[in-house]
Amino acid sequence: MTGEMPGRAAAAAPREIVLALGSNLGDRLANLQAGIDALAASGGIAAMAVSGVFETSPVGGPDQPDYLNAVLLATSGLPARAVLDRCQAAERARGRVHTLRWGPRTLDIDIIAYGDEVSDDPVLTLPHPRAHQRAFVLVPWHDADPDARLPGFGPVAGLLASAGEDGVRRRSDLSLAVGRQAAANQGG
Ligand code: A4P
Ligand code: MG
Repeated sequence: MTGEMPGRAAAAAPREIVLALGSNLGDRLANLQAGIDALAASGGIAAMAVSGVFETSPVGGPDQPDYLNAVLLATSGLPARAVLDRCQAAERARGRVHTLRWGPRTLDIDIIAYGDEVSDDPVLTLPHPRAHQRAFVLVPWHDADPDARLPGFGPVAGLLASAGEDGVRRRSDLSLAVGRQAAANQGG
């Protein structure tokens, strides 16, 4: 007889997730790489590709240093809230201190999209409510996946054309890695 075994939940099909990483305090490149490594090591999140590294002028908040931003493409069968928990654990491991909104931080990891899921829950809003208008998210995302689409908004390329690329500059001298050979990068 076939059929589901009683009492065992079917494993969720892995979904494509898009994570935005930002840092503007301390060793910014090392913070971003540590975030990628921590997510991969946490189990249940498979890092697939990472964008180039972009130096970006701060948007909103107080006077603060420039950011390094990047986007990580991954797959996960975990519930979205479990992915958020892991993002926040990775931020804490990098000494993130929550002060004021949009203030400087060693590491910020936001969930930009989680499959096609849409939610207005303030604890986890999907897609990220400001991603569609932010060049510091759209430029690296488009770099990692030129065909990307933001659920509910359409192609990232079109959003990027509207948002413009002001304040975002590629750092060709810096790179991030997915996988174990991550360690060799150049400070930043
Ligand atoms: N939260 C809700 N939805 C999400 C989501 N999709 N992903 C909640 C992650 N978190 C989400 O976040 C505050 C709360 O948002 C969390 O408790 C979570 O439950 P936070 O990381 O503690 O604080 P935050 O990042 O300052 O808040 P916020 O409003 O998410 O900030 P933004 O809008 O992401 O802006 N300029 C440049 N150049 N580069 C940057 O990376 N980042 C920001 C942060 C501002 N300016 C920037 C950059
Ligand atoms: Mg955040």
